[in-house]
Amino acid sequence: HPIKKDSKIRYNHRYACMRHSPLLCPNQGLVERLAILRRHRELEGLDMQALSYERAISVIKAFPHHIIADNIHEVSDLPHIGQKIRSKIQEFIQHGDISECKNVLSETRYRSSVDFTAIYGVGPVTARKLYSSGLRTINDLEKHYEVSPQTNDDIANNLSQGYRLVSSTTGLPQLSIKVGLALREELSLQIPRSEVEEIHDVVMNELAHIRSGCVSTITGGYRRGKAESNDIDIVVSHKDLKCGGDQVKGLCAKLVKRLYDQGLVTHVMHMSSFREHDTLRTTHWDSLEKALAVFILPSHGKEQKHVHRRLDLIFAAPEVYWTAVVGWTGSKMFERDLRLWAKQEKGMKFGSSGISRLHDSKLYFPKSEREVFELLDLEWIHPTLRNA
Ligand code: DCP
Ligand code: MG
Repeated sequence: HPIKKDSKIRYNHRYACMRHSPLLCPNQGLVERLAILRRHRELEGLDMQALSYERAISVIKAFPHHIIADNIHEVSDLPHIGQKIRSKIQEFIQHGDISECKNVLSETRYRSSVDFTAIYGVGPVTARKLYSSGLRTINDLEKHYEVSPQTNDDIANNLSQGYRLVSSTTGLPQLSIKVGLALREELSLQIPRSEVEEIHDVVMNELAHIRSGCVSTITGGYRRGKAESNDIDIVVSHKDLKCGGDQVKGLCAKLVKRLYDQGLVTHVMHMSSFREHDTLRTTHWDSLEKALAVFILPSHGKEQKHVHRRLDLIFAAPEVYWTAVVGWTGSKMFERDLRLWAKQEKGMKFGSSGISRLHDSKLYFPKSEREVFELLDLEWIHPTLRNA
């Protein structure tokens, strides 16, 4: 994807949505080391520091040359590279490693937190709570959760949703910490592209039994070209542009129920409904339904044994379909800067469920992905170059 002559896209742009970010960059080793420090800050709850690292990493991902002593001054001039991170980069160039990484990797607290947050449903805050209550290993967690789920007051109170196996709102089994623990090995396995496609086909085939004329795009890391994904993200809508969302409304719950009845969906982590937060609004703002679920393809004998996979289904009214596709293609940093760019540079609000103008809340309904970029006065960036 060569950059056009008159293009404003450049690797040292302040916004990730104005840079080309390939899946792999010439400084992958450095990126991976810095990612350990970012993760450490995140797990410690140092969110601003974690964000600084994330921004720096993202800028390095777009830098097209191998960083060596001769061009380090160029790196120092890049946006979002402050004094602290510059010295880490310098250390990496001189010694091929960053000493703090070694220290962090040997910390029990870091290692436990990494293990705990690998369980679906456990974020940094929960991981810290588990750690402060004396738990250190997955084995500790397994014992803890199996032994006395009802009686251990502190954790049971703090993490009460972790024990609720059936959701009161959906009536379907919810993914709890306990389930996350039980499925952790399967859910930690990466999903090859072929299986992502197979799951998408199965899901859309089931959806066709409920409603004809639906359209869909597999988004997330798959769309950015990743060979393997952690989950499957599918944005669904309807081809009837004039239906005002009527063809889509309520579909999410219906589909999840059907998939559950077929044994294809085994757990539902979260299900949100149409205009959940603003029922009084008549606009299409926030008109997304979504389900975060666990899916498994039927196994045929021993030779074709499938495992549980994380599946995110997002339903958008036709007017906001392409907005949702852009919003769910990622990467997270690309999305973050899309929102920031829209707000700070263009006086617009960008979100997966809608684009509006800040001063008068006028809504925009782009009819293609390219139109989303045009509306935000951005140059087109191919999904495989959005790995910021
Ligand atoms: N996203 C979002 N808001 C959310 C969740 C996700 O805008 N609440 C966007 C940014 C992500 C994309 O959707 O890039 C998909 O999220 P994932 O967590 O599935 O991440 P990826 O698909 O990029 O990678 P992978 O699933 O392989 O880990
Ligand atoms: Mg994903």
